[in-house]
Amino acid sequence: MTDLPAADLRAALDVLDAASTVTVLCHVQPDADTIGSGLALAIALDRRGASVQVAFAAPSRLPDSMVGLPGTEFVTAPDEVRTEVDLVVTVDAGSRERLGSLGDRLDGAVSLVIDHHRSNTFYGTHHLVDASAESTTAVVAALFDAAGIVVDRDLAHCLFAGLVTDTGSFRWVRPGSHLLAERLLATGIDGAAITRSLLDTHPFGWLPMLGRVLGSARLLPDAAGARGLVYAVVRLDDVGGLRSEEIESVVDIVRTTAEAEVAAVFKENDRGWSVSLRSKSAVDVSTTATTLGGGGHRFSAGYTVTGDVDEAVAALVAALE
Ligand SMILES: [Mn+2]
Repeated sequence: MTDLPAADLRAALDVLDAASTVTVLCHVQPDADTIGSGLALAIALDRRGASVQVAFAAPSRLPDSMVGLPGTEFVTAPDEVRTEVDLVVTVDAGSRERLGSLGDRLDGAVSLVIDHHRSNTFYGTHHLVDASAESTTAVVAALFDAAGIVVDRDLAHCLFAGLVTDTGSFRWVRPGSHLLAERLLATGIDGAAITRSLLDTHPFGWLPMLGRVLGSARLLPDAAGARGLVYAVVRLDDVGGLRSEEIESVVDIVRTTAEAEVAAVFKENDRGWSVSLRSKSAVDVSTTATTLGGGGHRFSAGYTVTGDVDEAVAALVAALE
């Protein structure tokens, strides 16, 4: 079920076994895959006596939809993350930049990078990267299997959170994905409730926000080699009081546009724009995002950009040619 080289798995188990203090770093603007991976690792390491902290540089709080996950007691504020530990593990972060201000914890540290991003830059001292894995939690599941760790209900809850979100509720799967889901569900977790809280729950204010943002959508049929680009812009004014869960949901609606192979959502923040890219089959948006300073997967990627949004759109159109 995994394409991980046996030598990488063995080396990962060795560094994990040797560590009694561990920092697990999740990526900034964390999603359920990075948090689910981090908490599952923390629970497993804590059970075998290690002292573990889990952290992400921003924002300051765990997203609402993830507070019900087991292991949140290991989440530590960024300024309280220890500077000297036996091992730093990063989960679901394709590059050091994705760790934000906590990237400096890698300096001089023994580190294990656990990930599934095609664009991973191999920035640690040890790597467990499977670009064909559905989620980083699927890589963590393979690691647990190799270590002989029994996946119980709490671990399954964390691993399922990453699997169901990164597969888009099992839309983007491969042989083995449903077997992993079956193993996790067989522990007794409530898959429907976990999915509902992570993907299908928004405050009422989400609906008028969608009305404004989707009303701004534009279709450029000639872009992306005439395969079509559709994009929408989410301005700070549009999202007052709404959570990252609402903002991140927009691209899942925009990408359904039949006339466009590529979908983009430009999300305004204090520093500029964070851009989500999606493609259907013909375009590798991981390459596009990497060209623009970001990264990701073949069909799902992102980057950040400053300045005027019209210029950002023009730069994306150019990168897609
Ligand atoms: Mn992921």
